[in-house]
This record gives sequence, structure tokens and C-alpha cells, in this order.
Amino acid sequence: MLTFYSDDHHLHHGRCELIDGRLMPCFEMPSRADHVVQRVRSRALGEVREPQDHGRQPIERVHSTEYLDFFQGAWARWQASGGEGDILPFTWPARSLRAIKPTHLLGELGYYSFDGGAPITAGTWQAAYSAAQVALSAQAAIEAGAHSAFALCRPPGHHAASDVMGGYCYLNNAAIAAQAFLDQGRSRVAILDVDYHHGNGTQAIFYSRSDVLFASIHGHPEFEFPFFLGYADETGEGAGEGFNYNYPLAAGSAWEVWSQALEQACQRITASDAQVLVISLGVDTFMLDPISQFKLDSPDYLKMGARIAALGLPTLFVMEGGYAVEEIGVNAVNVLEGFERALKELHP
Ligand code: B3N
Ligand code: ZN
Repeated sequence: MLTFYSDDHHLHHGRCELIDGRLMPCFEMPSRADHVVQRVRSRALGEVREPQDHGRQPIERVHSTEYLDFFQGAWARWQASGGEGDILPFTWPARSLRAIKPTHLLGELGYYSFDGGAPITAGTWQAAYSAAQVALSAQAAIEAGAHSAFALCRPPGHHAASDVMGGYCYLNNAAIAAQAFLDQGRSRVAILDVDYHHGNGTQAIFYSRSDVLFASIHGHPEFEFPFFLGYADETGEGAGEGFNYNYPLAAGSAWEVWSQALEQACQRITASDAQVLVISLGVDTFMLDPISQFKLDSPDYLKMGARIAALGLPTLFVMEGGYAVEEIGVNAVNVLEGFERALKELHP
């Protein structure tokens, strides 16, 4: 399997996030992607390629121009105003306030974010832009005939909506790739989000559309981030009714329970007649993940890959979360190896 990867992700390294009333070093750190690419190389999964630059246009198919302009220009504005350290929002247009866009940089950042978990640093735009190009390059490889590809994106993307950042995410790499498939002639795409957290951004982007089926298996939002989306009764709206499926699970869920939800999601994908599949591949479902509460073990990821392969669709894997840094490479690559092995068994 081809992997697409850019060292540009090192340009983004937030200093801290607020947890339990304390500022802690960010869990979302560069060594995450370093471990994954090392594992890809050590297992000889296939060639690791630099992304091509597809420009801003395919990103603008998912994110608003105003949002992108704000994000791209935020660091320069921050510096010009004498700002020091990462740019972090501290107020949001919640109920009882008006969702109007202020002129102050930090007010505007509150307008364009849903939490304080997406710090903007000097290199965040470039890192996020390159991650989107990684996803687009992997998508292009599939359009050029590859059955599968791995977009080793960092920062992740599935919490980012059209004009909202949050949850370590700025540009929605999986959604950008899915939209590119549609723009290049596919008529139906499925996105399966196996990250521990609900892919609220991806859901929001495609919620009223019938050309993208979105299915997500995640910690129940009653107790887990992002809390305000990801319930089972969110099934799409308007033309998108019946094209959104959430499988919120209890804390402590292990493979036996998790795989039942995977089975249901896979049956929805098969029924949808999707022509191509995008996997939002988070491995924060791992039992030792420091911020999550599922109990998947490393061999389970091989089985996950095998079930995904049985869908028989051209498949783009897009890296999302996973914070057990020592094991993130093994777990992510196990999904890819499980996928490849199953393919060989299905089509020797
Ligand atoms: O949910 C958390 C969180 C939970 C537990 C923690 N411990 C026990 C130290 C720390 C943090 N934080 C909110 C931000 C989570 C963003 C998740 C990003 C992600 O992986 N999305 O898929
Ligand atoms: Zn996650």
C-alpha cells in the first residue's frame, strides 16, 4: 500500500491544552506521526511518497473561503499585534450570545472554533495545509488506479467543520478527500470513522447530502468529547436523511462490542452502494490510550482492517487520533496490514 506523508507536520506543535483545570503539554504531538511513518517503513508496507501540491481549491470545496483566509492569516496578525505564544480562543458564541464575527483576532478565533483544543502556532497553517495535500495525493493515487492508499495526515481533521476548528483539528482531511472523489466523477462515497471520538466535523459537512454516507463508531457523547454531537438519532436531514449513522458505545467497550458496531456500519456501507471508501483512522480506541476509554488491543486492529477489506471497495485510510505514542505505529499499521492480508486471501 502506498503511504503519503509530509515532514511539514513538525511545523505544528501546540504547547499546551487545558485538562482538569491544569495546562498540560498537548497530547497531539509530532512524535505521533513520526512513530507511524517509522512503523510503515519498518514493516515495508510499501513506498512512502511526498504529497503533490493540489492548491487551495479542493480545500475550498469543503471549507469556507472566509475561514481559510482567517486561519491562513491568523499568525501574522497575532505577531503584528505583539502576541506571544500559541493563539488560543477563550470565548465562544454559545447560547444567549450572538454568532456575529468580531474584528478582534481572539474574538474571530472564538467565532471560528468550538473549543480551546486547536492552538494556532507559527507553522499550524502550513502543517494543516500539507496534511490536506497528503490526503488529496492519496486520493489521487486511488483515482489513478491504486486499490488503497494511506494518508498519514497530521494534524488530524475529523472534528473540523466547514468553518470551525477544534479538537486538535483545522482542515478536515477525510472530507476534503471524499469531496475530491465526487468532484472527479464518483457519485457515492462512504466515510467510516473508527476513531474513538465522534467525527462531528465530517458529520456536519455532509449531514444534508445523499452523496456521502457517514458512519461513526465512538465513545458516547453523553460522557465523551465532543459531547454535543454523535448521538444515534442523528440520521441526516433533508436529502441526507438516512445517510448518517452513529454508533455511540459505552466506556470500557472492547473488541466484542466494538466489532458488532463495525458490522452494522459495514452493512450500511454495503447497502449504500458506495463506489469508494474513506476511513477516518483513529487508533485512540486502544486500551492504553491516555485520553480514551475503549479497550481494543493491538491484534484487534488486524481484524478491523480485514473487515474493512471485505467491503471490497477502493479504500483511502486517513490518519486521525491516537495518543498512546509508543503503540500508535503498530496499531495504525496493523489496520493496514490486516486490510492487505485479507485482500490477498480474498483475491489470491
Ligand atoms: O477529552 C479530553 C481528555 C480526556 C481525558 C484526559 N485525561 C485522562 C488526561 C485528557 C483529555 N480532552 C478533550 C480534547 C480531546 C480531543 C480529542 C481529539 C481526537 O482524538 N479526536 O479524534
Ligand atoms: Zn480521537
